[in-house]
Amino acid sequence: MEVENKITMKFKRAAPNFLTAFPRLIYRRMLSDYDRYFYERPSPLYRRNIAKASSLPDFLEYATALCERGIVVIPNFFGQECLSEMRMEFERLVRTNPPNAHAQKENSIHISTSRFNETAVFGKILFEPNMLRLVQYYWGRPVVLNGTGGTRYEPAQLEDRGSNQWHHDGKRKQVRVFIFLTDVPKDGQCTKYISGSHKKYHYDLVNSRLDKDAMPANAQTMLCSGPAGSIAIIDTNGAHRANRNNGPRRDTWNFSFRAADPLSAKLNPVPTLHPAIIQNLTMEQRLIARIT
Ligand SMILES: O=C(O)CCC(=O)C(=O)O
Repeated sequence: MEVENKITMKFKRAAPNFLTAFPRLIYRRMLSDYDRYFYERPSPLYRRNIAKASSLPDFLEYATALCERGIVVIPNFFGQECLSEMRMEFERLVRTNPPNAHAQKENSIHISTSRFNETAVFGKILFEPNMLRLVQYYWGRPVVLNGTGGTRYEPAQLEDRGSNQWHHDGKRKQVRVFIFLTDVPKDGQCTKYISGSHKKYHYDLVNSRLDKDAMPANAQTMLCSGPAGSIAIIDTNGAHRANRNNGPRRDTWNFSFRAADPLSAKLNPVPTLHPAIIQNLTMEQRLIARIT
């Protein structure tokens, strides 16, 4: 009798959780499906208009490759003058970056989103028209800035963990542009990406670290490599990883974009632009920077 009571008590305690867990699961699934089938669905008309507006040679070739593979590299996207300006600014940001014991241990420096408001140079780069057009074409609708920052990787042979192992970013469809401020050789510290994997992860956003043995054997691994001034654009919902080794120092600046108003995976806090840049923005640029 006592045993029976204990079982009944246990069930009573467990029942409310059980009864609410299922509807919660269904609700979350509905939000994810909304994002998957509506929020993330590109508009062909929007894409056509964006393609018309771009002045980048071979725009459609790059844009189509990005849509199909989730990754594209555009060599020498930025010219020497712009590259020099970005490199000087990057050095200044590195020099003035607060110490970070964890990053130091990995022989790297991370310039966080919170320092974006200090840099008019990278604030201006955000609105580089052809870079934005590629991102907008991929999304197939207007995009907003979701994050930004810089990374310096000094040579370091690290074990596979964190960003340095196969993962997706758990943010659903999100495009990140990496601007190479140094040359990134193929066998250097370049990001690796599994071609086509951006169409795979829709629901389980929490378990974003991926088992390398679960990668399809025939998966094509693409490399984000190229000379300084190149850009690599990836959908961070695809399987990717940093590649730390004894290759040369790698400096990159990145911008991440999503569309406004997702339901299942919220946007990051708004990155704040440098005041000098905010003054002269068009309405479209204000929307991208999420300034209301
Ligand atoms: O820096 C890299 O090469 C990749 C970074 C990355 O995987 C990430 O931030 O999610």
